[in-house]
Amino acid sequence: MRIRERASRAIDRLEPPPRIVDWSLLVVVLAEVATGLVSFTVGTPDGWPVFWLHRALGLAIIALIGFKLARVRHRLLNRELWQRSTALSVLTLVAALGALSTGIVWVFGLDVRISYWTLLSVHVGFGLALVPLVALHASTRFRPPRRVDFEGRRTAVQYTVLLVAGAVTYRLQQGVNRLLSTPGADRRFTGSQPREGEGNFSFPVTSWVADDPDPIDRSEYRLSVVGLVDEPRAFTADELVAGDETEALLDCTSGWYTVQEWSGVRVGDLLEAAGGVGDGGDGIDDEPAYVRFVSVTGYRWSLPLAEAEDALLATHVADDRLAHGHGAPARLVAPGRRGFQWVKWVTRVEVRSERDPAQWVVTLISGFDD
Ligand SMILES: Nc1nc2c(c(=O)[nH]1)N[C@H]1C(S)=C(S)[C@@H](COP(=O)(O)O)O[C@H]1N2
Ligand SMILES: [Mo]
Repeated sequence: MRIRERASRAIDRLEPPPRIVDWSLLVVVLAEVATGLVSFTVGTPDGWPVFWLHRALGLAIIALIGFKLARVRHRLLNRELWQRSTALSVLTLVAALGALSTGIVWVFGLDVRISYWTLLSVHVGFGLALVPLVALHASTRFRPPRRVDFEGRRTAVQYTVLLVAGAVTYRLQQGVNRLLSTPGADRRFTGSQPREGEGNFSFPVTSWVADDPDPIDRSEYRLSVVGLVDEPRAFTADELVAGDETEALLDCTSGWYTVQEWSGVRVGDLLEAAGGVGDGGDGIDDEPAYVRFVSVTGYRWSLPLAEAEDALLATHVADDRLAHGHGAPARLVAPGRRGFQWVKWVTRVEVRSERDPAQWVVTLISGFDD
């Protein structure tokens, strides 16, 4: 048998039933969005499976789209078969190919900037656009899956093969990166690329979405340390003496990371200077459990108490005063957390008993009100 025939037979054997292909595309795209979003919260290497799942599923999508296109090709290419929903289908395909191609190019380490956006941010944009597109697309062509489609071990095997093939392909790609020393070889397990050098000008000034306050006047700056501490008080910029130093890695979800020497005040010491954690003096039995860091813009994040105590409120990077863009006079340095949690321009540190679920929304909308 000729190689081509064999290959096409093998592919036929791998192809799940059409309806299953359609439904899996929906499910896998949603799983990609979910793993992509979850990956944004992972900053320590033990979270690697989220990234691997995202990559393997992404590669499986290529196969699924291939099966699907082979089936519907004639409907796309023949004008007479176009329907109202065809435009939506094409748009969905474009977004999917956009997400896939930007993801693939990123893995090779190319960093083409599209104005302010890194390629990884564009990838995220395509991914998010896919949610409504895929949902609408599925609803215009809704056909419930049939029982018979799920029967047989064959489909399960097909999916296992697709997923494993995806993971193996990614693994091989890593080898290619190393062999050709592409810039992609230096990426962290999160996919982020290094920014080398020390100090204020060696790494980008980045906002999560739209935060962009005016520079803070040092002489007017006050940091209030409040909440469940025994002697709530405010500190001036000069009182935040840079004493503690720590080397920490800042990994931004837009796809870069940097290792810097940060110095400032250990948050635990700051809380001590405000009388130490307590009941806040109101006599109500609130258990101190979280520390919330609030920016002058309202942007905020909170960390569990023990983690917060070991974090740093940095005033300096590589022995220079922080530049405004990096959060002067003081910014949070939270090792092991992703960049968006490293609140800049901190004006309030607040010990609380509760988590702050609203922080998710606030980080997204902060900066849009001015
Ligand atoms: N107040 C505030 N702090 C913020 C942000 C923001 O938008 N507002 N962006 C975060 C994000 S997404 C990152 S990656 C880091 C970037 O820090 P840098 O600008 O010093 O590189 O700051 C974080 N701190
Ligand atoms: Mo970021």
